[in-house]
Amino acid sequence: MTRKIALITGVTGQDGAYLSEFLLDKGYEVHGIKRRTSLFNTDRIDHLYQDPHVKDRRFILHHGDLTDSTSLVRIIQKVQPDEIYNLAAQSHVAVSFEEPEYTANADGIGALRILEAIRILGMEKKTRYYQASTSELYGLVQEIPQKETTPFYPRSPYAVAKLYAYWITVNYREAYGIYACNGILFNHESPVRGETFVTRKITRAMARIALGLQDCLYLGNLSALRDWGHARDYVEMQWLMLQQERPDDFVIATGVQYSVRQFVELAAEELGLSLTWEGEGEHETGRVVAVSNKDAKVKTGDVIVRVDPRYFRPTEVETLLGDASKAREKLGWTPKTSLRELVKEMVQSDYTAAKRDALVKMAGFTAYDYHE
Ligand code: NDP
Ligand code: GDR
Repeated sequence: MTRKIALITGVTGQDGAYLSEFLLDKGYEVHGIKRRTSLFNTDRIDHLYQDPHVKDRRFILHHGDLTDSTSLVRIIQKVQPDEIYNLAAQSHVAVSFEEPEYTANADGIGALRILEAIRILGMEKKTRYYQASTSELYGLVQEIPQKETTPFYPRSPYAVAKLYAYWITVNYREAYGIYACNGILFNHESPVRGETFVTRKITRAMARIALGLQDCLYLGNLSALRDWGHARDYVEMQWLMLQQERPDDFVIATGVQYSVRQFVELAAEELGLSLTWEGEGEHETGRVVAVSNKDAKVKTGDVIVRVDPRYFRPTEVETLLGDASKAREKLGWTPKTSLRELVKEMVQSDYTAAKRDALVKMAGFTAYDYHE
């Protein structure tokens, strides 16, 4: 039997790493597109790396960029993928206000470039396409909870770019018969989540604060509500969407919502620190009321969380809560990981990393620290 070939854009990202692992386990030959960077950017997939001299390799990386059609056409022609997972994006909502044009180019037109490459190469009947769509499309929510039929109201340059990608995917499906799907995924996290997204920023900072490597965690809107799941569970759904008889669009979510403040509390609890909040909005602080972690350098009374308005967004998405009934019925989706389990896994991983940094610091080397 010939093995299936998948091409993943954004292979060096959180989802790219989990999806690569998942598809390799399924017996796929996996090709990934990574962009050129001045330092290595393959940390998340180094454990999957195969030396180019290995015979019969199943994990192969190519240099390319979503803003460069020539590279996309060349790679797709060479790889002849059965499935393309378009995960690459400038994926940070706050950064999209600072780099709106680039975000539109990579996240919006990038999707068009891949779909056009499929068409130019005459691969409409061969190659199935997955578009990484997002709950950010709902933005200023029109209905609670949000499902596939809920109207979109994007609230950032990122979400507007993703809106274009969503509709161009639908259009190429209807116009040219390409098997193309949108996964409207709600927030999903993991120990390899980018350090500037709020969950990882919290687990990383809390671990470092507990060990005395950092004093305080600065956050923006603590009241924002999100439906957080585990990336490992969500990539399986990306694959399943491409295995159906007909292409379709699906919401993937847990159906449970927490605030940023609650996420902080769960992370603190996991580290044996108990927190109370004082003040309101921009003046809010989180103070430690009890410490039960024997390693912790934090003392009762320490203020370890403060609100910094620099992290507020010009337009915010206040509340997201998904209704994944369609995926449950048609794909057999059930979320496997609770938020408490997710927080535990992330905190444990960051605590291990922080302990290593603390050792390095004790040995006289400078430990780095940043708060983005
Ligand atoms: P990450 O930010 O972790 O990964 C994004 C990937 O895209 C990285 O590999 C990055 O490369 C790559 N990339 C960025 N710009 C370009 C470009 N111009 N050309 C080629 N590659 C590029 O995102 P996630 O893994 O969390 O998310 C995957 C996708 O799913 C994204 O499209 C995101 O918008 C979307 N999404 C994510 C959700 C989530 O909660 N995680 C929810 C819904 C949708 P590098 O490593 O070099 O930076
Ligand atoms: P989001 O994720 O914008 O939902 O996009 P992020 O973790 O950045 O923000 C979630 C919420 O937390 C609030 N917040 C902060 N956010 C960050 N990053 N840093 C802070 O200090 C901070 N303080 C409070 C935010 O205002 C927001 O309300 C993610 C990305 O993965 C997208 O690519 C994806 O499409 C969506 O999830 C679904």
